[in-house]
Amino acid sequence: MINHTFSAILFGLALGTSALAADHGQNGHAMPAEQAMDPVWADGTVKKVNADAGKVTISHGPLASLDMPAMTMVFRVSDPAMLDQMKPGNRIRFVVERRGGALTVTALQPGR
Ligand SMILES: [Cu+2]
Repeated sequence: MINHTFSAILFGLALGTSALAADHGQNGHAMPAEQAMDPVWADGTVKKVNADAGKVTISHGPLASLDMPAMTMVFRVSDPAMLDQMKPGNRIRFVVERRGGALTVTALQPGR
């Protein structure tokens, strides 16, 4: 029952994320090359925090900017202090950037 509710929420988020991505696509042409990686906020749920490794496992919705479907995966964080704000089960909004080949959470907000 809990899982079913969660799926419904995730589906709703997926629709919202797609709408955001479409907006970014329309505005992207005018942007300089350095800003091609336009920050896009994604929604997710924290699954596991590994403070020693500076990594967090997040169940995230589709990330259009990275051409990635919804999945559970491990991210690095740009600032270890972010990990203090993440607890398993927390809903979060976050920005992901590719840094040195590693997908890295560069901004964090409480989820809705
Ligand atoms: Cu992913």
